[in-house]
Amino acid sequence: MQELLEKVIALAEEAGRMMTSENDVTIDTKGTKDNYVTSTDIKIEKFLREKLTSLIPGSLFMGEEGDIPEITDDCQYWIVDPIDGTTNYARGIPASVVSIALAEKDTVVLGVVHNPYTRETFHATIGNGAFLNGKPIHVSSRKKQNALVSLAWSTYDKKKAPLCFSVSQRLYYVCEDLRRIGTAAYEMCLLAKGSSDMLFEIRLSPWDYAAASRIVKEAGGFTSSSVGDLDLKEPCTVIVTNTETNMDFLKTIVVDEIRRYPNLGLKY
Ligand code: LIP
Repeated sequence: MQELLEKVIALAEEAGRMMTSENDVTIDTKGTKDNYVTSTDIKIEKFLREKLTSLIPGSLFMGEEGDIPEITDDCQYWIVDPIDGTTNYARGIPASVVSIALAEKDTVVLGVVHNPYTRETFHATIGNGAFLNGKPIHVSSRKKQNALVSLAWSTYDKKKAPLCFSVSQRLYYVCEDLRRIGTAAYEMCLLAKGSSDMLFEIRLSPWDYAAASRIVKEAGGFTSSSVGDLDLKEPCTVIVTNTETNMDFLKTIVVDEIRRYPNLGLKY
């Protein structure tokens, strides 16, 4: 696994160089008007699909910009976001990362998140701890009163925004402050290194959180959806915290707000 990890880190950093060196970037939208995809997303995903599947012959590839493969219990599969923080990238805001996870059944066994702007590479393999640029990292022990919370307000489906604002307001009057950076993978890694303490998003896709979820868990943190573990095959609500006490606190608020908006049909 160490040899494979080193190769994946090298590929993530090469993809990061592709991200920051592109000059002639075209920008399109997919689904809703605010959901961007750039020519660089496509280029990096094609590069990573080819390189990663050749590292493990027969492995499947699940990327944000491509078709979703049929995942079976006996296969290994890559879960990749070529650019997490695409809106930031499209607008020239230097806050985007490359996110690469390797999964077996319902478990992420390897996660790498690389930020080319800060030259930070986060990595973790199951049972072996979490690292930033090769140095061990660990979540904070801050209580909710001192917590910095990363969150978002359902950019691509604003019917869910009132629920997200309700959660935000309840957190704002208890915690230290809120942050919205626009890249869940990086914000989860900031939590893993102890910079922030909680994260909530009402709907993210597996490529947004798969790699960072392993990094958070190996750093001593906790991850959950609104109904259980994070789903590696379907989008879900994402709740991430530094401590179990804060997970109980945040999940209680999220589930309570989901109950208050039954018309959204969200699971809990
Ligand atoms: C983004 C997430 C971010 C979320 C955005 C978007 P993308 O992923 O990382 O946290 O709030 O709406 O989904 O689309 O840039 O890969």
